[in-house]
Amino acid sequence: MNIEKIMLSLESKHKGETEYLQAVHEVLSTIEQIYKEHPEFEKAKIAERLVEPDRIFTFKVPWVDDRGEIQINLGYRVQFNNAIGPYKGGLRFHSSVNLSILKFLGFEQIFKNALTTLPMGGAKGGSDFNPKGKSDAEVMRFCQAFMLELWRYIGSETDIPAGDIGVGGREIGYLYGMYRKLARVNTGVLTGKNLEFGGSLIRPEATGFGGLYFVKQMLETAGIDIKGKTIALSGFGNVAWGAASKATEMGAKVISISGPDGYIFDENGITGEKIDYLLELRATCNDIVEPYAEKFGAKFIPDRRPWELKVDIALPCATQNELDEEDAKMLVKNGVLCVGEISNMGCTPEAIEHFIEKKILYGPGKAVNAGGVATSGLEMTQNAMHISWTAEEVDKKLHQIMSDIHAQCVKYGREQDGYVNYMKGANVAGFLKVAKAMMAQGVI
Ligand code: 2IT
Repeated sequence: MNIEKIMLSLESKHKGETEYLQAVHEVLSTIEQIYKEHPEFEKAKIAERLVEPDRIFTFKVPWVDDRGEIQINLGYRVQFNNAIGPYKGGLRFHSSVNLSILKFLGFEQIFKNALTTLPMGGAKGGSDFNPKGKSDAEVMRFCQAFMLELWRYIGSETDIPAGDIGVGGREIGYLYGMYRKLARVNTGVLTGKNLEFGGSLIRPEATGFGGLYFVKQMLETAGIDIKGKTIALSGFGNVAWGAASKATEMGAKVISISGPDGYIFDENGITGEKIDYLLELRATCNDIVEPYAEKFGAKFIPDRRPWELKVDIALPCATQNELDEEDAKMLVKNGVLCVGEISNMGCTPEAIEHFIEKKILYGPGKAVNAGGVATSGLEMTQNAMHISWTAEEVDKKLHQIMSDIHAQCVKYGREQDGYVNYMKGANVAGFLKVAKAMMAQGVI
């Protein structure tokens, strides 16, 4: 495989799509060896075929705000690859959303979904709609207008969207209501639904729970107990909430959360009602964490990120490239033991390189945060069977899936000196499954 040639060709076709190119480069540079071992991949141009999405839908989303003014946003769905199962992946509503971001997320989703052991292909979608400061009625009208276009491209056996940044239970409810009305079916086309209409127990917590199950296993392979360890978390949404709950339950101490306005340092630990308060913060739609400091007497550090704290474990839970080389160096200098990306592509390539060079336990998002989409897969199964599993049943399955992902990473990522390169392990394991499926199905 000639990575340089593939990258040059991609760069010329998709100029300036930096996140997308970054995600592709990371995967290609870690599968070189396995590619050499399978000459049939080269002949079938698996890499060249895999890096381009199957198709992209772009549409206009006009809607009317509370003042009666017309707003126009852009909507997208990127159907990346469905070799192993129907397209599956979240919707992101955020002002930063563009095709580069959705293509990177869709590409990551292919391998993440393959790792879950469930039959799901990769997709992503969303809009540059900014939920910050919007009323409930505005969010509803936007979601309805968005679905008015999206519904033709999705289906419970073809493409199953879910939430991501800016899309939680409320948004999924409005989107689902409109889909149901337009398609006249009620077969669970979205995941992350409320329990009353086909949602799964544990889905809201799943990304954070799964992330902690994975991190605990990473630490265990190195003979380290998570109990008593300090954790820096970024973000304050659904994912950070689930991660903080499970980390606390495991006996670790979470000392930070963060938002676009800065970070909170709570040296007493973010526990109990303080964790639940994160949900309240999100519901205000103001996208700030400062009120936490006032409410609980913690420190608020404006315009900075929590990676400058001295902690044992760092868990990015916010967004892509939120932890850079400088942050990585600071964490390593302060003795960090483990970094687990619960956000998608939370670390920059330079930061990852530094962690791996220093033999720090580093878990990539497509493995660490796969518990979210895995539980979406379990929601799809329950919908298809017309049953609901108990929280214990779902949690047990989630735990098993995270263990299986961890085992795959170790199998393909263990180096001669015993260090596990989880990035390589996750990429190789995910890639192999998809590549073999593509090989078996011919050139399509
Ligand atoms: O990044 C992700 O895996 C998600 N936002 C969840 C996707 C899903 O289909 O549940």
